[in-house]
Amino acid sequence: MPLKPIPALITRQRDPDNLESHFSALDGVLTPNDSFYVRSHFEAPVIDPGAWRLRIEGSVHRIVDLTLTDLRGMAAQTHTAVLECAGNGRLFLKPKKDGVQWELGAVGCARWKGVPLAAVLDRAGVQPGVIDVVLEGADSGTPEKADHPKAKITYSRSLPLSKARQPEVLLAYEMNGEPLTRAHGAPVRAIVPGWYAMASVKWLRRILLIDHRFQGFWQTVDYAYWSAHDGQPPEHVPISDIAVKSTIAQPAGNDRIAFGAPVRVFGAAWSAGAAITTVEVSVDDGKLWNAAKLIDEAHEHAWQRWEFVWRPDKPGRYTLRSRATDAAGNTQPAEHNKDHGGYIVHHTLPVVVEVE
Ligand SMILES: Nc1nc2c(c(=O)[nH]1)N[C@H]1C(S)=C(S)[C@@H](COP(=O)(O)O)O[C@H]1N2
Ligand SMILES: [Mo]
Repeated sequence: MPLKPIPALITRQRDPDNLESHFSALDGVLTPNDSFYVRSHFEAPVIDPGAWRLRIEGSVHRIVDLTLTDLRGMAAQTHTAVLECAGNGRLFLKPKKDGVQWELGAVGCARWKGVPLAAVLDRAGVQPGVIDVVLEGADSGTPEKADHPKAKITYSRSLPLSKARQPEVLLAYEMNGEPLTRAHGAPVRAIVPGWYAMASVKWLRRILLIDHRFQGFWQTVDYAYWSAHDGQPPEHVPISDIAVKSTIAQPAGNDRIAFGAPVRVFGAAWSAGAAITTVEVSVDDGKLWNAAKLIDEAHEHAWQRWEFVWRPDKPGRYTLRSRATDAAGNTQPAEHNKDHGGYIVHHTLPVVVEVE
């Protein structure tokens, strides 16, 4: 049963549904649920919340099966966090890279309520020697990539035990104060703030603790890249931390702007947990940079909105770019890192406008 069309979103693919937010609609810090991007590899399962069970097994002291009522009865936490698809911005890559051609809007920021994964791990009791915590979704199928297992596979991704224990990692059942919708992983999904969103497994049904690094499809064939080490053989590593990024929401690409009045350049900036310290805007394709003003203070894993008032001195065609720097000293590069293939597109992206 496909999802009903969601008019607020740009359809990149139907069945499975891959729907992009209009980044130009950025307004408040929180992205409304009905305009939050959707990225699914297989058809979204329909799960009866009453019949839903989450099993925690593997290297545990006791196997635990939780109902939704059990989970809702545990101490809840709420975190605001950005979810960004690791392929967000792929449309800008030249030459073109395979995969969904996301432009700016495979990203959003929401308030997630749920139970810390650490609390659920404690219920089961983690045995010594556990390395990875595998999060498994209820959706399954045959991946699109050429090299895939013969049988149908589920969507599964792992976290190292130390990351799984971070207090901000949630098993979430609410998004912006409402129960999760089917598209976003109902009844329960993982939220892994600071990591690209492929780690935030939707439609959770099983958590498996293992004593080795998980080598599943979604972190080896897909969502991984060859790291470049000085003097060492390259290693194929799973994508994890979000790279510092800022994006211009207003004006939008191809906008026509009346000459004379000041132009508000407005957008958002985010990074893997570190606060954004500066955002700069260039109106000459990256030659000169002007300081933008941060609107929001740094807060958990939320993004920070920013603005810059631009007074064009003459009509013409302008290429705008924004560049963020975080408290850890990371700055957006001018070019895409080719080692990252079609992922981690965080260089300063162009927005071309006409002032007339
Ligand atoms: N079970 C499951 N979880 C999943 C996926 C999926 O296909 N199946 N897609 C992942 C990817 S690649 C992204 S970007 C986010 C998207 O979350 P959203 O659809 O709520 O925006 O979910 C992640 N969790
Ligand atoms: Mo993604």
